[in-house]
Amino acid sequence: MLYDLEKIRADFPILNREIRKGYSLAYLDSTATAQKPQQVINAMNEYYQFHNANIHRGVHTLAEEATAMYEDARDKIGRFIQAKYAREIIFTRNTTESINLVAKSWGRKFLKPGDLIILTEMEHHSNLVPWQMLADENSLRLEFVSVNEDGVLALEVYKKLLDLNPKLVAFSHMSNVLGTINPAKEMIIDAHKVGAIVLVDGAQSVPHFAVDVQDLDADFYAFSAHKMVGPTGFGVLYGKEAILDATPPFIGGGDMIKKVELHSFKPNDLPHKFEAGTPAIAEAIGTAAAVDYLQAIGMENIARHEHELVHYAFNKLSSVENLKIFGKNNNRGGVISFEMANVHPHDVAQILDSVGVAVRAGHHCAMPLHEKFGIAATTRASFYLYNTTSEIDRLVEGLEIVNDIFS
Ligand code: C6P
Repeated sequence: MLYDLEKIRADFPILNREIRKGYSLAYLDSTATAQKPQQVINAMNEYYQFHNANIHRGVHTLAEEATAMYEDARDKIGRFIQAKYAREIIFTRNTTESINLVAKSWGRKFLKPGDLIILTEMEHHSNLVPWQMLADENSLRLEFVSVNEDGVLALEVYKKLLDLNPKLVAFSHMSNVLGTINPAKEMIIDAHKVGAIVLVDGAQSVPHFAVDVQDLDADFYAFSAHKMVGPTGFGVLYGKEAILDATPPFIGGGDMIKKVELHSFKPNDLPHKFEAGTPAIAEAIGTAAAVDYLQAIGMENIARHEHELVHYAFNKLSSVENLKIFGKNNNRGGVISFEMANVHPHDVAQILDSVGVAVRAGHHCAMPLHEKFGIAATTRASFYLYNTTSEIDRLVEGLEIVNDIFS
């Protein structure tokens, strides 16, 4: 046992819910959003109860306390992903906003008509649509690294696309549908050889394994707090200092300026240049508590636990009739998407819900990937630090019920 699973589970009040009469909750949807431990909930409550004030503005005690807590959160989150400087950590609302910030601010300034962006077929809509919007606006070209039958990127295609001298490469570190962990470090080395800037979508990686942005040498790295046992409405954009310095502000307003005149403004220094308006202060503090929580368990232990769960789930699911898994590669995180022959994924999810098992059904915001596999939707089970093998047994029992109903 890597850690005391029962003790961990006791930290998450929601896991004790009887979700359906006679059925406790088996939460297998952490890829959508993770559950929150009491420690995170307490940190946010405590902030509101004892320290609530606006930041970077007041000189009174509460304002100073709130500012210190907010900036301590930045330090902690920066260290968590091994950023060189805290000022390279920009607080946003989520991964989606982080990527949009890069597209709208960096992209508008540095990408010129005819420039090429390389993406992959396994991207979440958050790492597709902002680039499509920018491509429409600035007449850019988009090319895509294909995904093979095993759910792995075709790296030979990637290398060929790099020969076309892209200005930007953007890809997810881990797929939210296939669970595939992409070889980010190698991909970044190759992209840098042709002078491209690289953005990594870390929505599914940062919560699940140790990420070192300096070792990866990523230029931009985006992630969301809510998938790493932290609050919703809070995300991070990491960017290398020199690149962020050269990037114009995203949203205009208070706090992002040094000086304002009637016809002009001078932007603030990093990171405040990108944080206009009153930010999500309690959420920053909650995210710092989430980082403390994950680090106390150890990211290596969490990754190994999920690896064991996914291995167990693969074995168990192989005995379920009429079930096909998408993406059967080994270098993967705790996500399994599958289809049941002739049963709509929403029916599968509803039957599972009737026995307390929460999974997601649909296209998981990755329509092009589903289209590639010739399907409209899948059912997805995903695992996190608090999941158990007996919850996977319950998933399998639920799927047997699906088979009984539809056979
Ligand atoms: N995927 C899922 O159920 P936001 O919504 O901004 O926090 O994260 C967007 C996002 C970006 N990239 C990847 C790889 C993701 O998985 C997600 C979110 C959730 O798969 C909600 S759609």
